[in-house]
Amino acid sequence: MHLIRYAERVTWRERVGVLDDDGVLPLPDVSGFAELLRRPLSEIRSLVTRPLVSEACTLGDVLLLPPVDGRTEVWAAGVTYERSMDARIEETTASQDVYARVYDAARPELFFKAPAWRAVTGGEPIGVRPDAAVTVPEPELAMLVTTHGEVLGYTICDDVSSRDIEGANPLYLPQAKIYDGSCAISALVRPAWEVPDAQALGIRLVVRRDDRTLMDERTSTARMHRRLDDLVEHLCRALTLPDGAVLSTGTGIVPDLDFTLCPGDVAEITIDEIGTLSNPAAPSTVIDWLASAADDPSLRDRYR
Ligand code: DO4
Ligand code: MG
Repeated sequence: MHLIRYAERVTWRERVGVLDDDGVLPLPDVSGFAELLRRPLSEIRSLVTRPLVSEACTLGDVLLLPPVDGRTEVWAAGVTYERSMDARIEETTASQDVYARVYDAARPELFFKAPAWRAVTGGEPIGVRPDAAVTVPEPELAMLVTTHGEVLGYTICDDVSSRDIEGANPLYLPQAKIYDGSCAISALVRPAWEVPDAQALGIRLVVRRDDRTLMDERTSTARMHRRLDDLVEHLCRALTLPDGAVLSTGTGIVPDLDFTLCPGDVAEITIDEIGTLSNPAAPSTVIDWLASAADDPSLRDRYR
């Protein structure tokens, strides 16, 4: 079973529901994920057990939306896998030691990734900055964290990044990480109580160009150098999250330095127990509709 946020196709009313073998079933009295994330986990669990069966519909009747809205913030952790540390040391022309030091430090690297309205979901374009020479998808397990610091569920985040911009100087990190189309989040959220061990999930990244497979790599969250609960604890230490947060947990797959994502490529991320997130790449300059789509979800149909 997955938790989803969606818009009904005829009325474009936004709802939150569950997706299971019976189709799409809305939850009573919840119109957005922000509203859900304000509740304690025990309350959400009991809500999920009594969806409105009388209002069930099929996936074809709805438009799936990113599982973030309102004041929900998207944050991400960095250098949580050895592969990520090695890749940063290789790409940087400025200061290699910051990456080795943060990999072993008690305090993790956490950075702001996106406000809710800037996130795209499956089928929507991810962006390639016009001033970046090396753009990569970063396949990451992401947690939905409630206002109370509890993990509601798991999803997939593509932390799309401009490697050469970050490599030139770590102070350029926000420009390498935050731009139009740089944050894709799967619409499917697997409730935490259905995932017995989130630190043992296989992750696969496939990138296709036309009919060629450019890369096909796998890792596992078992290779993560941090505990998920420790990442959540650090995020919540000095930060109120009025509508909760998505916390992406870092990448364990980084392409070789001669690889760059180009408009038209498709990046597909699969995580065991969660699902698949697939996005075509496009110039970031054409992904200028996200703010309007936050007010009118029907617009999103045009860009899929
Ligand atoms: O240190 C830069 C960010 C690294 C990152 O995004 C990752 O490891 O996933
Ligand atoms: Mg990342």
